[in-house]
Amino acid sequence: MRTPFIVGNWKMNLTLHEVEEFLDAVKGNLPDPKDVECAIAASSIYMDVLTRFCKEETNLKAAAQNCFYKDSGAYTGEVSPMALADMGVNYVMLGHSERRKYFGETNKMINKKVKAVLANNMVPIICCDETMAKRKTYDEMNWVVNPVIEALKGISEDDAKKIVIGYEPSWAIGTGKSASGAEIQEACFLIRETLKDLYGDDIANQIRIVYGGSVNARNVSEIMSQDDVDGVLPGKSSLKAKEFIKIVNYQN
Ligand code: G2H
Repeated sequence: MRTPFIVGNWKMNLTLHEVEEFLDAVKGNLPDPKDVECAIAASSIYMDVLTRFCKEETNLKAAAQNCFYKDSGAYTGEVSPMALADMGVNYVMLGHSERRKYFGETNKMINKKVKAVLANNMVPIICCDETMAKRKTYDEMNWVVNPVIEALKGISEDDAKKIVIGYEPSWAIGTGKSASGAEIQEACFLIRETLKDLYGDDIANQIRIVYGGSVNARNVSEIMSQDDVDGVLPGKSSLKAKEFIKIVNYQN
């Protein structure tokens, strides 16, 4: 059984005061982690505030939006996975389409980061981008499958079980128009088949696949009802506590 997983991706938004207000508002309003596991992916400057909050409010997990693949050293401006783990961060998003688009992240780089995150006992959320042009070609290797294969190179079966895969079509990100339930299921099914090829059915069926791209309180139930979808990654709609609370309580 895969526990549903909902991660709000704040991206580069909110002030410290707004972060504090948000956390205050969600306190006591999050589902039991046995029913739905909830996390917030905050920018690293808010990680201290977030991890302190998560230690009290155990229904919320802390996620980072990125990290470097080395634990320490002369890498000005980068975020250490070791430091994130030390602060109590549970998850690290890797290879979000905005990282690939604006910061030139490649599958090779993401693979190194996956290894660094796992080595620090955190869980990577590996995001696979997809453009409409790629989808239209129906070239499966380039569509959503290739980034998964590349990101998982050299990852053991034991580690593979823990990871989360994020399916995020670029054409649905921040547009206000989510992919349809059927489109999401089609891609997530393909991702799960790829995981089966790599690790076998038993392990592939334990790996959670989440969808991101204009998720909100109105479309979350339909998306979550798809067979191979185990969670969602709302961006814009996770910025307001009221809507985030509605999204994570989609079962009620
Ligand atoms: C996709 C998503 C967050 P939004 O990037 O992961 O953002 O919900 O704003 O499309």
